[in-house]
Amino acid sequence: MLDVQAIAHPPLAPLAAAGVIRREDYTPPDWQVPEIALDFALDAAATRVRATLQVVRSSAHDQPLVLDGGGQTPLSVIVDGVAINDWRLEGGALIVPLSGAAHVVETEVEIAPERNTQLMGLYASGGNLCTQCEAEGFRRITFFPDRPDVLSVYTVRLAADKARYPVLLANGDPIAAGDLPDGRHWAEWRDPFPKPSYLFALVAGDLVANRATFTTMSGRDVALGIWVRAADLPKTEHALAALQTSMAWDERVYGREYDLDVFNIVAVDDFNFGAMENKGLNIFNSRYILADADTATDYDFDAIAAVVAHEYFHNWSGNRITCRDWFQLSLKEGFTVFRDQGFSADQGSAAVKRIEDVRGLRAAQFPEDAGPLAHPIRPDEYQEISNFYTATIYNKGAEVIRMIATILGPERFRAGTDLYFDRFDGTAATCEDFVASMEAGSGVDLSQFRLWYAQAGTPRVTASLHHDTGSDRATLTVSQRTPPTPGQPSKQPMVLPLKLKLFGAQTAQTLAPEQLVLLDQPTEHIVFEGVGERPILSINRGFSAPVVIETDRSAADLAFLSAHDDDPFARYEAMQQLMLDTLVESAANGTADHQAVIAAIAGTLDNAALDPAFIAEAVLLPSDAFVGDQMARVDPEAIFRAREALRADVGQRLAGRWRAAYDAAQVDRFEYTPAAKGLRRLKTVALGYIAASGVDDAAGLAFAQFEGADNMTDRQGALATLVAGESPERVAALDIFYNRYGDNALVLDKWFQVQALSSRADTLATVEELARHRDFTLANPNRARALIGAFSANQRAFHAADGAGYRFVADQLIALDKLNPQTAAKMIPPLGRWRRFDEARAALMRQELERIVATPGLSKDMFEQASKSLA
Ligand code: 0A1
Ligand code: ZN
Repeated sequence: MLDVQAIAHPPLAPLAAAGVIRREDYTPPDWQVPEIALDFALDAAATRVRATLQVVRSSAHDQPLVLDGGGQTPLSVIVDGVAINDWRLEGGALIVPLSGAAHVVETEVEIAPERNTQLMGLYASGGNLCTQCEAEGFRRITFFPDRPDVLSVYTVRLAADKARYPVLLANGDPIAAGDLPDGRHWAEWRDPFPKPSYLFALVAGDLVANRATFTTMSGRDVALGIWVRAADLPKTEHALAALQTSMAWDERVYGREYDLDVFNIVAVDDFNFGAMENKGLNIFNSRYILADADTATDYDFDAIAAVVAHEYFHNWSGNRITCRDWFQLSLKEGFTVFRDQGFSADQGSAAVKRIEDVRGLRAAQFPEDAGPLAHPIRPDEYQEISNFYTATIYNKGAEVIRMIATILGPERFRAGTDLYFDRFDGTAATCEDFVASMEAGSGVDLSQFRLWYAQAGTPRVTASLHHDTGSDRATLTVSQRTPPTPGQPSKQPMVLPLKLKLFGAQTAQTLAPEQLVLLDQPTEHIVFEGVGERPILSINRGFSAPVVIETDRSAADLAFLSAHDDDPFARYEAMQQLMLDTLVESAANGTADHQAVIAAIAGTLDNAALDPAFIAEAVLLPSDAFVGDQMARVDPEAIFRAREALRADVGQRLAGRWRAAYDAAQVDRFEYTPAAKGLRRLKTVALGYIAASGVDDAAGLAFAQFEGADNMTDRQGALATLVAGESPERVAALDIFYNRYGDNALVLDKWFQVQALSSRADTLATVEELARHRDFTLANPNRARALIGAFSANQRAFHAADGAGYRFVADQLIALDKLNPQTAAKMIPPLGRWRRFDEARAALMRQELERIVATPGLSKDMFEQASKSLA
C-alpha cells in the first residue's frame, strides 16, 4: 500500500526558513516619517517618482535609514539638499546613513507601469494608471519604510498627458491643479490624516464620475464620486446608493462620521482582490461597482453593496486606526467584515444573510482551518504577507468579533467599540488593543476568549441531551475539542458562546427558553429543570459560535426542528444536517432512504408563513464539497452520484410543488427588492429541481426563462441549469449568451465560470478548450479566477481520478505565476487538500505540488503556499 505521508519531500527547509517573518520579532521603527511629498511625472512606459521624506529618528540608536524598495535603483539620493553617494542597496532596500535626529531625504526613481503584470504598485489597467499598495506595493513605487506603523501626512503632485489622462486623483482633498506645456497638466492632493503607505493611492485616466453629496451627522457636505469609463456610467447607480446608505449606517450604528471633504471610488478591470480602502480614494475591481439588471445578478448587486460598505467602513476600522504590523491584519479585516455583514443584514433578510455567511465560512474557511495552511486569525509567522488575506483572517476574524458582540450584548459592545475608536484613533494598533478596549468598555473579562486569536482549527463540539422522566430533568452534556493544526499539536479549551433552546417533542412548546451558554471547559453539564416531556435540542442558534456541532439527534428530531424551530438559522441547519446525513450515507453505501429529506422539503415549501428567500436557501442541497467535508475520505464520484440521485428523487416526488413554486415565483418586472430577489432565487432553485427530475420539457422551460428574462439573475440561473444537462438548448443558450455579452468582460466571466462549474462529465475537456479560447487570458485576474478558480472548486471535475484536472490547474498556475504571483498563489489551496482523498488521488495532487515547487523562478508567494501544502 502506498503511504502518501512517505512520499519524498523536496529539500525545502533551508529556503523556507530564510524568509520567515515572525510576530514575536516585532520592533518599532527606527525612523518615523511624519511628512512625505510625492511628485509623479506619469507615463505608462516610464514614470518618474520623486519622494521627499521628512525623517525623524525614533530613539537613541545609530541605525541607518532603511527604505524598502521593489527592485528599482535610485536615480538620485539627496539628504538635506545635498546629493550623497554613500547609500547602498541591500535586498532591494535603500540604506541611507544619517547622522542627525531629523533629516530631509529625497529620492528619485523611474518605473514602468505598463510592464507591471503583478498589479502591485503603480500599474496600467484599460489604458488608465492606478495603484495597489496593500500590503507591500508602495515600495514598488518609491523607496519608503513600507510598514503599517509608519504614519505620514502625504502631499501628492501628479502630472500627466491631459488628453490620455484627463482625470488625476489621489488621497485626501484636492488642493490645486493647472496646465503644463506640451499638452500635460497637473493636480495636487493633500491628505491631512497621517496614514501608512499601504493606504496611498493615485489614479490617472479617462474617467467620468457619478456624483452625489452626503451630509454627515455634524452637517458637513462630502462630495462623492464614482469614477468609471464613460460607457459604464449608467451602471454606477447601485454602488453610489450603497455608499450613501453605508455612510449613514456607520453614523447610526457605530457613531462614525466621515472626515474628508471628498470620497472617491474608481473602478478598474484588472485587480487582484475585490477592492481597496485607500484613504478617500477607494479603488475597486469593476465587478464590485458596475451593475444593472441586464448584466448583474442579485448576488452581484448584494456583493457590490457589501464591498462598497466594507471599504467605506475601513475609513475607521483600518484607516483612522490601522494595524501595527501585518500579523494584526484581522484587527481591521475581521472587524470590518463583521461591520459589513451587519450592514447587509440590515438591508434585507438578516436570516438569509446569516445563512449565506455561514455557508461561505464553511465553504472557504473550515477547509482552510482543517488543512495544511491552517493559521490562527492572528498568525505567528509568514513568508509572503499577501498569502494571509485569507478566509481565516477575514471570515473567521468576523466570527470572533461576532462572538464578542454576542457575549457582551449590544450596549456593552457599542461601549467597547466607542472606547476602541476613541483610544486608538490616529494610531497603529494591535488585536490585543481591540480586545482590551472591549473589556474596558464592557467590564467583561475576555482572558480565556483571547485563545480565539492564538489557536487555529475549528473546534468540534459534541452535545448529547439526556431526559430523566422521573425527575422532569434534562441534562445536556457538551464537550469541545479542537483538532491539531500545523505547529499546534495540542489545544486548550476555548470560550464558546452557544445559544440553546429546548422544544417539546409532542407539544412543540418551548420547554426551556433560549439561553446563551458560555462553554469554557472541555466538558460541561447543563441541567434543565421542569422538563415534563421529551425535549428536542436546538443548539448553536444563529450560528453563535463558529464550530462544528455533533449531536445524536435522530432524523425525526431534525425534521421536527426543520419544521418548528423559531430560529431561522437553526431551522435551516436542521434541514442541512438531515440532508448531509442522507448524502453521506448514500455516498458510503450507494443508497439511502430519501424520505425524511423529501418530507422536510415538502413541509418547507408548503409553509406559507416562510419568506421565499429563506425557503430557497433551506431546500438547497449542501454542495458536493461540503458533503465531502463530512467524510473521513472524500469520494467525489460517490458524492456526485448520491447528490444527483437525491436531487432527482426530490425533483420527481415533489414535481407538482416545484411547478407550483416556479409558477408562483414569477415577477412581472425587474425590481431589486428583498421580496423580488427571494422570488427569483426560489424560481431558479425550483427550475433546478424540475430539471433534476428528468422531465422532457425541462430544457424548454429553462430556455424559455433564459430567453424571456429581463434580468441577469434569471438568465444566468437558466443558463447554469442548461449547462449542467444535455440538450440542443444548452448549446444555443451558450452561443446566444456569448454573442450578446461578448464585449462585456464581467459578463463574459460568467460565461467562462458557468461552464467551469458544470457537473458534466466532459467539463475538463471543455475547460481545457476554454483556456485556449481567444477571450481567455491569465493576465486579467477576474478571467483567470472565472475559469481556473471555478474549475478547481468543481469537486467532481477537478478530482477526476486520472489526475488530469490537477495537471491542468498546475500548468495554469505555473504560467500565471510568471505574470501575477499573488493571484496564482491564491489558487493553490484546492491542491493542498490531498490528505482528504484516497491514496491514488493524494499522490497525484502531491505530484503536481512538487512540480510547482520545483519550477525554476517560482515566486515566494507560490513557494510558500505549495511547500506548506506538501508538508
Ligand atoms: N484591504 C482590502 C483587501 C486587499 C488586500 C490586498 C490587495 O492587494 C492586491 C488588495 C485588496 C480589503 O479588505 O478590501
Ligand atoms: Zn477589508
